[in-house]
Amino acid sequence: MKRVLLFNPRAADHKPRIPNSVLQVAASIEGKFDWVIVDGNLEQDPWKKIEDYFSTGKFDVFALTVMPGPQLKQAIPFSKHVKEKFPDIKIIWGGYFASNQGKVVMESGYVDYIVYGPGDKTFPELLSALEKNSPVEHLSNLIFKKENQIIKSRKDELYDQDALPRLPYQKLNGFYPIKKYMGKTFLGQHTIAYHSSVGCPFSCAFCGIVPIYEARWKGKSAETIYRDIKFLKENFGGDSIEFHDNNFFVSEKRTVEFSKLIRNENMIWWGEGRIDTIDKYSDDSLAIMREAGCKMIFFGAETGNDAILHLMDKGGTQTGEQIRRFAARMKKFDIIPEYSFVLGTPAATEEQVMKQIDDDITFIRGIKEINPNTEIIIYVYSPVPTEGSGLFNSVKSQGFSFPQKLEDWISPQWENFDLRKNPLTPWLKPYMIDRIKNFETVLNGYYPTVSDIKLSSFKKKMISALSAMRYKWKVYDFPYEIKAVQKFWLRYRQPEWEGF
Ligand code: B12
Ligand code: SF4
Repeated sequence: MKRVLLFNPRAADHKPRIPNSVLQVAASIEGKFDWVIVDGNLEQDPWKKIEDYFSTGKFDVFALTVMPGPQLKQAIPFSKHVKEKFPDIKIIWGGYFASNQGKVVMESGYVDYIVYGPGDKTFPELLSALEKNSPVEHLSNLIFKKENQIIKSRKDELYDQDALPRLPYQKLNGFYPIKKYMGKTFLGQHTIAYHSSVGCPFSCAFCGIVPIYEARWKGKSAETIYRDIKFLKENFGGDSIEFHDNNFFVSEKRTVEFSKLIRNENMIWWGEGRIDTIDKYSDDSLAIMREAGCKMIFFGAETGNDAILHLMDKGGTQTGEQIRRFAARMKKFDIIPEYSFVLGTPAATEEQVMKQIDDDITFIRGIKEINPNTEIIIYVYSPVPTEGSGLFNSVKSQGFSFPQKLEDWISPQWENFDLRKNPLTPWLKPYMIDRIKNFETVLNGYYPTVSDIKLSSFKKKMISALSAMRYKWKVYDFPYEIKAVQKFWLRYRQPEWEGF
């Protein structure tokens, strides 16, 4: 085996984060196979870099991580060019898009293998098989072609996370200085992106995690997380942490143990959790988390409507009443709840769709009254590209369909999920999307987000004053003056564009 080129296609225009997906894949082959990393987030012209590497003739694998959205804009054309120009190079895709859309990826004809789900065991095994030219049928977590048939092999149990090799941070630092990945956020000057668990024990109908992990979750121990964070703090100056887990707070015991270990390190941290899980935490646990630096937690509140919550099949026990109560509880412990809502869910009639949007707006206003510090993120309902999820069949029957060809995923229609110009969800009319977007503008104007580090407190006060009358009198239409200030003066940060 020659060398492996690991590629992280561009996902972020600014604030590049430690590329944990390719780094963990690199860890799985470290010491066994030689590898290099090209990070699309930090390269002006990543194709040139890739072409230069491949032109040396010293490589025989191109391995990419691919999540839905902008990463496809490099993953698709680059894979195609590599196949055309360097036909001997094997192309391997992994990550959430590749795992959930295996059929369309394999039918493209230019991807040789997909490692679906965790790649820690399959990737090195696949490379060994390719090296020896031996069969791959017996490998788990693999999608491949045999006699023109697409075969999906069996799924492994989740691996013991503490037994996985440590991430090769020092080696990454040789390709790209790690400091570049630890930019300033509202949490601190040098924020670490860390991933401490895989999967999620729940099975929400709309979620892309579910078909892969099937309601399983496994985490690193508190000691392992602490060891890694301390390493990044001492060697690269990290002072704060974004936990990138789908659900960091599954185990109260682990959260408390980690809090006890980290509390003297002066680190501020953030993670994603569930309201009904953390609502079961004791007051003592919440107090120690805050003391240990837990400043904000992201929650999928989704809606205040219990019937829709039920339809979303979120599992657990979340209700509208609980969402409200919990906002008050978080206030008591000075932890900012970051609630995300999904507006514009399908309903039987146009009137019902609109009524639900207005009900959710009223609900969100109520949350802000209970705890004004609550951060609100609003998404327009857009089906998550997950074949096989519970909601997939329901939206399909409403006339929605996913692209049938891999290239179509980067067509202008799909590129930005541009619902306003090109409604992909037939039940959502442009005036409904206007209502959602205009309310969001007025809300964000009246309550500027704490996570925008570019916004001075003077500017926050100015924009809040500008939006006050509209918010008070619920006049949301045509909020051009707020938009103008946000766009040209404050360059307002829209949290949903870059995921966090
Ligand atoms: C960090 C992150 C981002 C970063 C980008 C990171 C980067 N690469 O530069 C940012 C914030 C930009 C981002 C954006 C988006 N993201 Co994102 N993101 C994540 C997050 C939180 C962590 C990814 C990560 O580092 N995981 C850690 C690694 C170790 O795990 P892993 O990726 O699963 O990798 C393992 C396996 O998948 C596999 N594997 C992965 N890649 C490869 C490659 C090869 C070759 C092999 C062999 C194996 C392999 O092996 C790895 C080790 O076991 C995940 C959620 C999550 N917890 O994973 C969401 C997630 C991947 N994102 C998601 C989405 C939808 C998006 C967006 C498209 C939409 C949005 N609003 O969030 C946007 C796109 C917008 C944009 N501008 O790009 C979804 C995908 C869901 C789906 N249906 O497929 C996820 C799962 C979040 C979620 N819960 O919904 N994201
Ligand atoms: S709780 Fe979050 S990560 Fe878990 S299945 Fe539901 S949406 Fe997905």
